[in-house]
Amino acid sequence: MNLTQKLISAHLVKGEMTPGSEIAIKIDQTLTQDSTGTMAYLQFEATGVEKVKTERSVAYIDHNMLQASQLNADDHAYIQTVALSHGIYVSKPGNGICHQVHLERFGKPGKTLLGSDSHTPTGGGIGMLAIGAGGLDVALAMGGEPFYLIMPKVVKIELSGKLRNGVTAKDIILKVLSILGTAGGVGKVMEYTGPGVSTLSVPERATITNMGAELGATTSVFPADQRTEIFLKAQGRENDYVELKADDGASYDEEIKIDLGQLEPLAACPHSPGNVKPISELEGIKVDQICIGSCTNSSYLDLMQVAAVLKGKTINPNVSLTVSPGSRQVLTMLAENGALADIISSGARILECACGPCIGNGQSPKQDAVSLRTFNRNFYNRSGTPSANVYLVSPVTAAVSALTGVITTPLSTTIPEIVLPERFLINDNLILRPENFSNVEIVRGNNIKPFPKGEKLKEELSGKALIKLGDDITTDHIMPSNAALLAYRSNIPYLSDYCLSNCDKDFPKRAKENGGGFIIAGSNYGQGSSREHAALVPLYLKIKAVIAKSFARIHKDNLMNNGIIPLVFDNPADYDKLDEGDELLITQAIESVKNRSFVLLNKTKNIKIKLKLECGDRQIKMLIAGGSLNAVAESKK
Ligand code: MIC
Ligand code: SF4
Repeated sequence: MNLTQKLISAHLVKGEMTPGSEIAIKIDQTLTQDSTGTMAYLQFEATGVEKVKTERSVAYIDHNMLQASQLNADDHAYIQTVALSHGIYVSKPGNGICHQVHLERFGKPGKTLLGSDSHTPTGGGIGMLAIGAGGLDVALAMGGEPFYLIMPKVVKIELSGKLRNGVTAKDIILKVLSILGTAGGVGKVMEYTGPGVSTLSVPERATITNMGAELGATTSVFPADQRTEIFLKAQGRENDYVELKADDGASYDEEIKIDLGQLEPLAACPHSPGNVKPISELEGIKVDQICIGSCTNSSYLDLMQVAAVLKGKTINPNVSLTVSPGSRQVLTMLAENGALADIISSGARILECACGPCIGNGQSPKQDAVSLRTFNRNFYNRSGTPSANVYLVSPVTAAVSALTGVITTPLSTTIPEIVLPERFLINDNLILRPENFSNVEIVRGNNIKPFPKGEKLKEELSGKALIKLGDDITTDHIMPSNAALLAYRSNIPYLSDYCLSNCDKDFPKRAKENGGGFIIAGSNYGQGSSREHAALVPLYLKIKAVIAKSFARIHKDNLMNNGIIPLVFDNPADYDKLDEGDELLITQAIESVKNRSFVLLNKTKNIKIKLKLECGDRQIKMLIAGGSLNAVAESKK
């Protein structure tokens, strides 16, 4: 078996491990963060489970940190109290970004981790089977339900050779993105093997598994080997180490070979992580802003390299440089060893240990700006400045470019090799353990509004095609996130006025005036984030079905979990037969769901279009019941 198959088979509770068929796996650990967490905990409360049934569940507060009004703090208080009262650990604001902290303090090789954030696969850097999902799936997993997924194909990514000076782990994942594109990983797990693996430390591996989310992959995984043991030992967690690797001669569904020695520094150009070009082709482009941080590239290793480049120098006068360390562990260690002073002295602005600009929470650049970011996503308007051009690069490319003020290759700068410390600085005093708290009262601020619930499927679905979208619509299009909107992640009615506003500002009004209807889209609809809001808001707007050429995994599951039918054209060319404003009708919807086959009548054009539903038996029940909470409740009757 390959490693992915081993991890799955050790957790398999239902189904057969044939790629494409539905399986269910036991979940050992969960994580939530605050921007998806309030909804996930409201849903968890609705299940009536008193104490989590996982080995470890952690609630992180790391996204919505601006606190421009009371709203974020209200959400933080709700999360802290609801979590502690249900046996869930809490990582307080300031402790760091969920994926970085989870890797440092909780992740264990061989365990499964389900997180309400699409970058949960970061845990694959230490040999976890770590998967991102919507809040409802995570809520159910906390209650002991298994997680259902489609048995993935496994892609072997064989690494050989060693990275050259100036080329980093970020360039490896950018290379994979350039080969596969942003939908190339759908239905697949990326499993890294080969002699190049042992040349990479855990933080480097975690950069790769983290940004594997941009491939649309189910997850990415590295073996757990001596490098993993060294990392866990340095975190005081050597007992959590187990060796894990694929069997010799294990078979894979696909194979990609990468010679690390041949790689060069790369960048993902606007507005997609898949739009990858060599830095050598971009050199000289004037840069206005540089942001170093995010769960992809804010480890001790990354920031020590940045500090080494910046030491004793001053950034270009036309550049604004921000640095947000991934965790308090990283920040404290940089403070203690003097590297932080090198970064500050160069002119960098130090932000708190949080997602910050990565989710558009502050630091929106100026009009038409070029912004280099070490993050994982450069979707249109994610920075909060619609006209900005965001390039995704490695921390060393970012640091050398901060000095010159133009995109600059790091190949001509000597970057010192950073050795990981034998012992990281361990201070868990911002992690609250539920066993130390009793009789916690759950605090619910005014901003916490109930979430919309799906209704039983009706026989007839009718309404207008409310909008017709192109390919690669991201969850940032469907439910934008920015400093103004993030405070309302617990308030679906408020957010509903911004649904798809990045594509058409009038969409919410139109949906409300028409009492709901249908969304029409091209391929890879819903790529990006796990935010369930991108399904909850359409549910609130009474969207009955999304008809697309294809869907991204997490968003498709979120739609079905909330009773919205994700339909795919039998013949993709039929996309051309639908226009905004067309009156659409589906009759015998329940039968059609059961048969996974639909006939859509376009009443305006008097044409019939065949559609299919690609899902498992469980999801059929779920769609008929009007969502997974209803389905689980029915199954318990
Ligand atoms: C993101 O990177 O887009 C986020 C913000 O972390 C999301 C979660 C969210 O929308 O709250 C994700 O990746 O799942
Ligand atoms: Fe936070 Fe950005 Fe990572 Fe999402 S991708 S978890 S917003 S740092």
